Amino acid sequence: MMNQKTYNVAVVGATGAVGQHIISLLEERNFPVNELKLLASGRSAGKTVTFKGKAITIEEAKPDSFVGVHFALFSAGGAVSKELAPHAARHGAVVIDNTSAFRMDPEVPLVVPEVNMHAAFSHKGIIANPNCSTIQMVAALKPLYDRFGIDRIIVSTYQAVSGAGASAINELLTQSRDVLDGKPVEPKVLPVAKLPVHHQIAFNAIPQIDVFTENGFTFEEMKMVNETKKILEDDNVLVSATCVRIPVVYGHSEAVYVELKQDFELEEVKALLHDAPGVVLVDDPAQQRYPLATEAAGKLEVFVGRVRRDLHHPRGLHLWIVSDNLLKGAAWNTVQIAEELIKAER
Ligand code: 25A
Ligand code: L14
Repeated sequence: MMNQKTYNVAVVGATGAVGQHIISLLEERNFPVNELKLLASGRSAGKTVTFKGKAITIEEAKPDSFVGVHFALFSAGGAVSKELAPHAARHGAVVIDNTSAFRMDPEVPLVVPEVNMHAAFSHKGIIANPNCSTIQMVAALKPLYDRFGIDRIIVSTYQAVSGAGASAINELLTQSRDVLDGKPVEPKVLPVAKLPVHHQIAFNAIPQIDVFTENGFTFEEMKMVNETKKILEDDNVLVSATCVRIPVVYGHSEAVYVELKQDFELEEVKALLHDAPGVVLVDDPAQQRYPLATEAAGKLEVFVGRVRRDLHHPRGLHLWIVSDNLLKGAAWNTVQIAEELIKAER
């Protein structure tokens, strides 16, 4: 029997890069929305956004905004989530949070539906959406993990500016124009808006995403380490990451080196990737076919190519993994979790 139930949905950070994608996905996928509440900071209150042909007024997000809400989808930064997500959960909403606020909380499931949807069902009101770079990597590696086991992962990322929000997209576009026009650039947002020093992103590569931790790795890099272990439910997987911001607007790319636990045949690896849910294998060097950020942008899947054996390590494998950081990396993974929770209710 079809489930006719509809849900009240709140989007917190509705005016941001991720929030806008969430709203579009709810519409495109015909998510069973009864009432949609669009919440942002006081700056945006009063503006309107169109959803299914109807104008919805943005309201300021407050602790009592969540009365009667079934799903509260948060993407307004960690501080907002820390303050408001517990209120949403207290009012009975299921929170799906896109920030790093609760990801490593042992009480909070950290979920990529293709990898560990089972964890979501034991939530206590809050489910965390992993970091974008982690999501696309574990989605692609999961079938290899299940079949061969993984000893270690060494990853370098090439991350789009949209991960740092709407203001970073604007900074790349404005700066690129200024450089081409021979005007001086005044970086204000990247690598990290709240820090005192900023670097040019146009025609550059910045090896810093998020702030540094004491061990010399950045938080973004440590998120990939810790979140991968939590999602795979395996503390023995060794992960090292270097996260780099490049002048691309949409789509994170990753050069991933994995050492599997067991010997493998390359053809079987490719077959597993080809069959993996949410993953598309694009791997035909003869035709110069491999995943590209420009082709992944706007798509829901994770694209994998350049699949090749290491020259030296007998169980070493190299991959190139690309996905739209605002979709599978954020908005789509969030909406997908909500869809899967609803499916399981039936
Ligand atoms: O802390 P984190 O987790 O590291 O997250 C940091 C940032 O990353 C983005 C998001 O930026 C977030 O702020 N982000 C979060 N999760 C992400 C993910 N998984 C992610 N990016 C990728 N993957 P963003 O710019 O995309 O979105 C910010 C949204 O949050 C709303 N917001 C801010 N403070 C809020 C709040 N909502 C509720 N309560 C608060 N206290 C924000 O709404 C936006 O929707 P807004 O109203 O503040 O901004 C709307 C427009 O206003 C302009 N603007 C932004 N900042 C300023 C500003 N204007 C003047 N002064 C400013 N300081 C912008 O043009 C914006 O469009
Ligand atoms: O942890 O700036 O979800 O590209 C996502 C975007 C961290 C920063 C997170 C970026 C943020 C990242």
